[in-house]
Amino acid sequence: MIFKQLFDQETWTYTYLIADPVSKDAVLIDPVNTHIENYIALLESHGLQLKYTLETHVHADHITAGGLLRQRLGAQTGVSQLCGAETADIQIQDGDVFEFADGELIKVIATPGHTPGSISFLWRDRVFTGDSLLIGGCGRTDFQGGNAGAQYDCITQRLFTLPDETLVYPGHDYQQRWVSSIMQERTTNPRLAGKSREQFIDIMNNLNLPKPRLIDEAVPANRYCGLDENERQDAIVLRDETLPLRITTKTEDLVAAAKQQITEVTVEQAKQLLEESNIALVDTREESEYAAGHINGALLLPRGVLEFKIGSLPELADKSKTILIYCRTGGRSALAAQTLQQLGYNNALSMAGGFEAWKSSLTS
Ligand SMILES: N[C@@H](CCC(=O)N[C@@H](CS)C(=O)NCC(=O)O)C(=O)O
Ligand SMILES: [Fe+2]
Repeated sequence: MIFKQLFDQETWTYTYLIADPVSKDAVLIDPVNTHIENYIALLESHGLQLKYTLETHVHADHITAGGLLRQRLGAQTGVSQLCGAETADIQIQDGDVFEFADGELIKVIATPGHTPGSISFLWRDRVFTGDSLLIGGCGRTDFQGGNAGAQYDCITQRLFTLPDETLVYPGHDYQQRWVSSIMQERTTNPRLAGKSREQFIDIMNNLNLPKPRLIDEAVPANRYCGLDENERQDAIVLRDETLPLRITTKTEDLVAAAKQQITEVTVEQAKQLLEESNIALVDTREESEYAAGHINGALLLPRGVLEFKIGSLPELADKSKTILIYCRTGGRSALAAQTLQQLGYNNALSMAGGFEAWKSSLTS
C-alpha cells in the first residue's frame, strides 16, 4: 500500500493519502485547497484514481480541497452528517465502513467534542483522529458547538480502548511532531493521562486561545466542501437528492442504483439510433482504452473528468440532445448517464454491455 503524510505549513494541517498500487484506488483524508495541484500531480505520478476525500470535521482554520477534487477528479466527498455539509456526497455516520481497493476498510469512529460532527478514521493499524486527539493535546472545544465532556468521553472510551500499538495520526501538530500511538497518548497526554472528566473540562474551559485566523471564511466554505460562493449553486445541483444519504461502498451498488434512474438501450437499439438521428455518442472509458479501439465518431469523455471537461465539448452544449454513452461493459456508462441527468441532460442513454457487446455484435 501507499501511505503518505502531507503537511500544510500555513495552517499546520496534516493530510493523508492512502492508496493501493495494484487497483489504483486512492483516498485522501483532510485535503487542503491550496495544495490541489500537488495532490493531482502526486496521484498522477502513481497512476492513482481518487475514490474518496474524507473529512474528519468541518475545519475552522483552513479550507478543504474536497469539493474541488470532486470537480476535477470525480472523487466522492464524505463528511459526518452532523457537520451540516449537505452538499457532501456521503453523509457519514458512526460505524460506517469505506471499502476501497481489494478489501481495504476504513472504519468511522464518532469522536465528537471539538465539533459535534468530529469523526476519526481507523485503517489497518492506524487511526486518523482529526482534531479530536492531537499529539500531547486535543482540539479546542470553545467554538463550533464544542463540548469538553463529550470529548473526554469519546477519547477515553473509544480511542484509548483501541490496541496500545495503534498509530495516532492527528489533524494538526503545531510543533512538528508527526505520529504518536494510543499507548503514548493514554499514558503521557498532559490533558488526559490520569485526569478525571471534571479536571479535563476545567483545562479545556481555561485555554483562552485566540480565534483561528480564517474561521469566518473557512467554516462556511467547508460546509460546501470548500467551494467558493460562485461554485456552490452548481454543487447543490450536482448533489442528487434522490440518492440515499447512507453510503454505498461497492461500485456494483452504485451502478445498480444508477441503473434504476437512467435508461439503458441494447446494442441493436443503439445502432438504430445512430443511423436514424443526430445524436451525440460518448465514450466514457479512459484515454488508453479509447486509443485501443472505439466506436466511430465517439467523443472521449472519461467518467472521472466528466463534470470538469463537459463544458469544453460543443457537441454536448445542447442539454436536450440525445446522448448515447458507452464504456467497456455498461457500468461506468450508467454512472455517467446518471451524472449527465444530474447536470440537466434529459436524454442521456447508456448502452448495455458496452464496447464488448458492440464488438461481439459485429463478429456474430
Ligand atoms: N493559530 C491558529 C489556531 C488554530 C486553532 O485554533 N486550531 C484548532 C483546531 S481547528 C485547535 O483546536 N487548536 C488546538 C490548540 O491550539 O491547542 C489559527 O489561527 O489558525
Ligand atoms: Fe479543527
